[in-house]
Amino acid sequence: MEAGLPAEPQMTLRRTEPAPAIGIVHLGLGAFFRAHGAIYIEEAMAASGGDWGILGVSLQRPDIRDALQPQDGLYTALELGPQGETARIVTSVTGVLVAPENPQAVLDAMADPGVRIVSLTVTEKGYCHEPATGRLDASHPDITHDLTNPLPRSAIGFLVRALDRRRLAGLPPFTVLTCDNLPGNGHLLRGLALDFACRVDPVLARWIEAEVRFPATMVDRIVPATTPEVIARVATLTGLADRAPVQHEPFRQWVVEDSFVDGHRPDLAAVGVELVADVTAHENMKLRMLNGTHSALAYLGYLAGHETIADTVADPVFARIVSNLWTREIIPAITAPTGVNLHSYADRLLERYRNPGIRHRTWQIAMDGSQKLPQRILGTLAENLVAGRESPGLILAVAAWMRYVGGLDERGQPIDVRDPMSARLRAAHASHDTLEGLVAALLGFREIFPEALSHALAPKITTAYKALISKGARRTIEELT
Ligand code: CS2
Repeated sequence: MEAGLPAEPQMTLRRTEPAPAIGIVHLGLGAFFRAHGAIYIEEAMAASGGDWGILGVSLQRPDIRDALQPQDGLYTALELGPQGETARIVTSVTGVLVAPENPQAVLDAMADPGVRIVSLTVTEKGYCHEPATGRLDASHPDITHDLTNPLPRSAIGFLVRALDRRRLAGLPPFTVLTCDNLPGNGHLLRGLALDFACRVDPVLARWIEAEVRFPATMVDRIVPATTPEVIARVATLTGLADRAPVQHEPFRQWVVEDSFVDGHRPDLAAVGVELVADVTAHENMKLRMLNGTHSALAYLGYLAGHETIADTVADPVFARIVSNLWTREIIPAITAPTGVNLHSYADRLLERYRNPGIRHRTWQIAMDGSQKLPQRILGTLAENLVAGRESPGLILAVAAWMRYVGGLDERGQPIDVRDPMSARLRAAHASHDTLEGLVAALLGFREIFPEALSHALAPKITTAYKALISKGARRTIEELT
């Protein structure tokens, strides 16, 4: 505790200025959006005005609403730089609705004429799609529910039902701004919304097709989950009792396709957001270079006993594999966005990973691997295969994921595997006695692995898996690099 600061924070966060009028409804008010989009939007309002207050929606649990409501939506963003930390209060979120408590209130908010953008961070699994193909999973329980029930549960259901309300009321649609780490995220979401709408009412589907904009975006900032230590640290730093602060690295980037309904959007360009005609190159670079190596380090690092990404890359063996992944396997398979040097981008990523202020747990990143592998790792692997380029590091990362989802680490300790497919993945482990059989069974999950890729990779993944079992992750990497 620093001198002069109270031992117990005395003051609650309260708004002293009027809240901005709501122009955005955000689905999935997690830490990432509060540490990224909400800050950009606050700065855009400060720079150029506009009614772009954000009404958050939690699609599952009430905890963020319960924490933010007594604070008038305010919260602290704690920036953790290598040289120290700074705190700021974010004011752009004006309230939070909890969808399962009152889905009607969420639809009402989305149908309000003042709302011009509905943004989303619902994570990969929130799209209720098949990761390998990008198609709507019409058998997903939330989708089957939403197709026959006017009060939805899923993000797709809310978007389509709310757009229908606006159409019937003769209002312009809102822009749908997805901020999740999915390839061609705007295009993907548009396809899912159109598929859902077609099953409800083809006239609605045609209206969405003609009138709604789904700009694709690339979002980037490392935001580890908020921990009790962060809450305590914020109280010490600011003297305020904040129940829902966020922590983040200094770096941030947002690249957005400039395609909004009637051009209505906050002045994002004024605060460093890159507005472009096509975000594909940025998105590929970020998903494959950052998220791809994040996942590789998460599985390999976790198995080797490393708790965070910074701990993992502090080990020279892991720093070497991540550099090799970039230079030999990932960079050759991507096209750089105009003006970007991919090798400098990689150097910057390693610096960000090394930031000792950021304790980003390998376990957190390892979550939901079945939803992440295709766009982070398998796309690069498939392209390398076609180009005749070896991918030993990416293959090892897939093998590490396979071992991880078996639920036991290298010391035989149980792993708390969080994944929508975890039960099926674990069952595959339980029902195979040979490594060949197990690898073949896991490669047979068509939601994740396309058939041709499974076929081509099976022998190499089996060899990598065997090495992980006999030598452990660290030694396997040491021999590989
Ligand atoms: C991470 C991302 O948890 C994960 O899967 O890879 O959240 C990553 O930190 C962000 O995409 C960085 O922008």
